Amino acid sequence: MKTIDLRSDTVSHPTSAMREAMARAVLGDDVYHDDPTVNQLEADAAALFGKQAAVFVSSGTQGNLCALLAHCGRGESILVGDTSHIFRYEQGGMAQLGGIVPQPVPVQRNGALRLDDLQAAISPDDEHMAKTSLVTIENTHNAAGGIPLSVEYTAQVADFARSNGLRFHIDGARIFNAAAAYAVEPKALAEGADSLTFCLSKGLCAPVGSLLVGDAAFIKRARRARKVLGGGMRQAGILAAAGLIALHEMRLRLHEDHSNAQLLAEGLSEIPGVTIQSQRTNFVYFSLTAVAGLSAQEFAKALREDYQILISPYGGEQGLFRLRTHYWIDRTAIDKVIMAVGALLS
Ligand code: TLP
Repeated sequence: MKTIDLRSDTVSHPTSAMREAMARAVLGDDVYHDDPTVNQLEADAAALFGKQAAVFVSSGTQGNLCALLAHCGRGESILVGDTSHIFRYEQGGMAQLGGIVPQPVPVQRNGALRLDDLQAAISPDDEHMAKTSLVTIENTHNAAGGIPLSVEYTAQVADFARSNGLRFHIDGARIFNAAAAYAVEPKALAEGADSLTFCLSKGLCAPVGSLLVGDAAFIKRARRARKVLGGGMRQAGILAAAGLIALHEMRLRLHEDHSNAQLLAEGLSEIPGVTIQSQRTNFVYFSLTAVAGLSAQEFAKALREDYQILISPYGGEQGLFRLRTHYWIDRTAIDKVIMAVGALLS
């Protein structure tokens, strides 16, 4: 039986086209800027987002940290969502390694930061306080349930940043899911932002890698930051070759993952004991009511052991589960999951 892994889209493996491209990739030493495949990926990424330059990094976490280190000096403060990946799940790297002070702002149920809250969180011009220098948003918003933020909202944050003399960074780990959800070009979701990180290794199936885009001077500083973080890679074209397929082909099919997530939520919603909490882009959250008679851990264990279906219990024993669709989850897998959950709860 084939494992159906819905724990995250990060579990997606490279496609056979990617593996072939990796085998054929023309390579060089990227620390010397000599790897033609990396150079191509960086140029294409910059163009896709309407920015001057890009740098290939090992992960979303490294891309975000390079951005913050390149934008901010020690003792500066940034406005960041209180449930954002940068604030909650990156070990406070900005503070640990950059002396940058996070100023958390509440993330709303729609994944956005209210402009009033942002305004109120800017430090006054006071020598007691860390100077606010940057605002960041996350699109799609992971902890809010894969919610995509619109072009209009992004433009409002860009205006806010400009009028307050702040720089603006987007954690766009899943920006192409947002672009697919709104049927817009990626560059529209980066307009007015000084920088954006996006990942190749989530729904886009590349084995490793993210890109950070911005203007040429910023990317030069970000490359320095990448080097001191140990992220100067050598024949990285072998990874960039898969990245090019992610960027040009795989991003164009993400709407299929969104439809599959919708089908999954619809099917699960008909099973007594299951309550769908939310379904946006490729994310599905559901909970089990008391009727189900199984704890969250028992339920996940039974799915794993009896059906080889992997899901993430989320929020401890409260019975909330997070599922994410991706390239390797097709319609047949969706049907199997619905059938297995129905059988376990019958
Ligand atoms: N998120 C992972 C986990 O770390 C939670 C996941 O499974 O979703 N920004 C956002 C919005 C992310 O969701 C992630 C990864 C990152 C940044 C970091 O990317 P990586 O894992 O490449 O460092």
